[in-house]
Amino acid sequence: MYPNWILQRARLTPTRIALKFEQESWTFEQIKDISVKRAQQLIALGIKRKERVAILGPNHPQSVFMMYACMHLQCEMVMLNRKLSKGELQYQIQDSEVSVVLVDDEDLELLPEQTTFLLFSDVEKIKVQEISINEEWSLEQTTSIMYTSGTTGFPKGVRQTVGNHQASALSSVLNIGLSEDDVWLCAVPLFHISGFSILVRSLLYGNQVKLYKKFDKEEAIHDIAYGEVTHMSVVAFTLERILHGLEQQNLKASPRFKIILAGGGPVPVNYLERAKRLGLAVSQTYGMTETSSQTATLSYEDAFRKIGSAGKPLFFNQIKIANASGPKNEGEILIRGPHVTPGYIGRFSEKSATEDGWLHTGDIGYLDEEGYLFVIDRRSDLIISGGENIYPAEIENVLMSHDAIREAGVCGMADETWGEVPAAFVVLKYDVSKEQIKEFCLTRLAKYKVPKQIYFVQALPRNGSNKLLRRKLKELL
Ligand code: S0N
Ligand code: AMP
Ligand code: MG
Ligand code: MG
Ligand code: MG
Repeated sequence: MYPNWILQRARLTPTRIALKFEQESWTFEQIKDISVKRAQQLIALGIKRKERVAILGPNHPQSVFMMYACMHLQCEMVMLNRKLSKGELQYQIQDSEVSVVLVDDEDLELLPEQTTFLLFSDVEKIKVQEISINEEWSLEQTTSIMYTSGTTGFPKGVRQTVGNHQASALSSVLNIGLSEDDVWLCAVPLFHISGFSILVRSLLYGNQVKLYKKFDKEEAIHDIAYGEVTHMSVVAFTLERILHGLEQQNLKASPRFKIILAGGGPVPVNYLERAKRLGLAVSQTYGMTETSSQTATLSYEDAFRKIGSAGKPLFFNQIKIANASGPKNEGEILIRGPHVTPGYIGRFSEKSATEDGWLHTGDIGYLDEEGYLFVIDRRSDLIISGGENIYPAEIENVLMSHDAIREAGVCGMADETWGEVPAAFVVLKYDVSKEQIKEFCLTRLAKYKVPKQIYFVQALPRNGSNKLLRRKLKELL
């Protein structure tokens, strides 16, 4: 058995600052008290221990307290992405069969109609029901469930267990190191593992988290340049904003600042070179929802020497390249380790996440002669826009449900700002404008999934067995 992280941390370092948000801060003791109270309020409202519940809220301390309350009750938390459309949220709520969605008042309007919900404010008001909080957790219990889109267009709910999160946090610290005055800036969503893993690390290490409601370029530059924070997790889009700001304002990172972890998708080498000129240590990392964040990360000492690499597998992890061929021996990246998910929930619960213990990522990469990972292509047809994943099939399914559309094919299109954005090719049955098609998509898809370009074509490229050739679509761009 392993300790309840929140109780254990409050016992070990009660007076240390755990969380900072705007002008307010909370110690580990205070966070424990608030989250225990919320847990007792959830019980008073009928939530059962170990029940599966969903959470929808902004990056705000109230969301953190609600997550920790659920963790005290050993509930399985389905983390809902606030950027999704009502239809997409509906799918996840149904697929996960959650009893209730715990929703911040501010996000109520995002919920699909007829959803059973509890408002954060209702939980905060109710009289507590005194119950004892479980001191012990097991490695196998599911802490969080995050949906990640799949090739079929149906997102899969990924289980992330106590064991997965612990292994991930421990591997990370064995690579990055730790000082008691570390402050990790969290400006990535808590509903993604990029963000939630920052909270888990804080509970295990006892370091402070500075939470932003939303990524704010000026604030981030200030915090990095003036030593308010020591670590930050970014995607390529936010990294570029920070580099641009530092360059414009002729600022450098404070000597106190240690490292930026950059991942969630390809990180352009040009950004890494600009960071080097600024003396800003940026470590590229290769991680995913199925691995509760990092699998490989470039270490601090190699940050400048191995630009472009995502580093070596972290202490507990293994990487192997399947069917390697070509000059660099590139092939599919396979991952093994205690951070790998035991599997999915809902319609994919029968599908195993691993084969012979290895997670088949679908990503293409190679290990160089020193064992450093280079990721060169991502899993089949996956589009990553500003760190958000989009599978063409999700968009194609929506397009094809439009009366006027006979066939649709979607592929990624390079974009200065977002890395890649979706573009659609459609064969029409009758006339409809591109604007009408976009409007139609907007009611059904998250905004970042709505095709930025729509092309009307006579036919789509297909192979002999009528399968859509998305690679050929790219050539048409
Ligand atoms: C990049 C972000 C911050 C942009 O959002 P922002 O600036 O808040 O935009 P909004 O004000 O919401 O909207 C303004 C307009 O921009 C459009 N828009 C917003 N986001 C996107 C997007 N991603 N793509 C395309 N368009 C976007 C809005 O629609 C709006 O449009 P208009 O003006 O027309 O209305 C935000 O997108 C963001 O936070 N992205 C990052 C998400 C993320 O964290 N992804 C990582 C997921 N992967 C993982 O978690 C695994 C890897 C991992 O764990 C990791 C990753 C990074 C670093 C470390 C790790 C680790 O291993 O620890
Ligand atoms: P997700 O499960 O949404 O977090 O997405 C994970 C996917 O992002 C991986 O399977 C890769 O395709 C991609 N990815 C993550 N990190 C990197 C990286 N450093 N370089 C290239 N692609 C990455
Ligand atoms: Mg979807
Ligand atoms: Mg609020
Ligand atoms: Mg994803």
